[in-house]
Amino acid sequence: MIELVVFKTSKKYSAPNFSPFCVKLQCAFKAMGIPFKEIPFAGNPKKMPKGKLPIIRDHGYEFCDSELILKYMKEKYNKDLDSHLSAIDMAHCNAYKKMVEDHMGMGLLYFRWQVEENWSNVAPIFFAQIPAPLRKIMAGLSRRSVVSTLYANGMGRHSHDEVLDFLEDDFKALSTLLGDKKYFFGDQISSLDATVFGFITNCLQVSMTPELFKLASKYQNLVAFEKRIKKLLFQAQK
Ligand SMILES: N[C@@H](CCC(=O)N[C@@H](CS)C(=O)NCC(=O)O)C(=O)O
Repeated sequence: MIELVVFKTSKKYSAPNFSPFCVKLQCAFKAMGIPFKEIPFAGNPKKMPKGKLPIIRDHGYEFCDSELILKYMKEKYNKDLDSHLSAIDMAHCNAYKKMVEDHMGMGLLYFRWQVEENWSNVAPIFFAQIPAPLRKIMAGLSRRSVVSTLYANGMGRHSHDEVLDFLEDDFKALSTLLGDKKYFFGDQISSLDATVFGFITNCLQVSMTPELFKLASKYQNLVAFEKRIKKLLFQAQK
């Protein structure tokens, strides 16, 4: 059976995983009806082939990156979450996924890792598995590395309110695209739905990033969308 390696996340956390990319694949695999065994990983993701999670293991091989894994599922198993999309829908699907992963992803990192008031809530959740004597050192080193990535990307150079404004534009765009539809392209889940679900469910964690909870909560159709997918695919799990 395919193994999906994801960050070990406490069951007390109300999103399926604190990594949006791990949630994206959990959601995509469930929606495609692919049997898989979830492997919670509590070590250093740098040990993974590309230094990140999620990865999958299949027939003795490891595959990295949520998008490459979805492509692999299509090529190897003929499982494709986007087979119902028209060419124009596919164009939107790809463009919005980049917005969510590359832009909103940086915003989420900013509010989790760079904003001082949030960091004290985030660190105990992310580093819960590290033994106490090492926890503070590991958390500090990881934080320094993420903050320098944010600076290099450019997002880290903006003020709290500027980043929040950027994210507001992204939320507005998603909310407009979703409208009153069940999923982004109608009644069937696509890879964009899995991607957005991974981010929204994490933004809705009031204990980690209260400003993102407040922002996401303004978009009631996105909140309802998050609840809908959680109920459909994750209810029995948590
Ligand atoms: N492009 C990758 C991104 C995955 C990613 O950024 N994973 C983060 C967690 S959300 C990670 O493993 N970070 C650990 C690190 O960078 O050290 C994908 O789509 O899977």
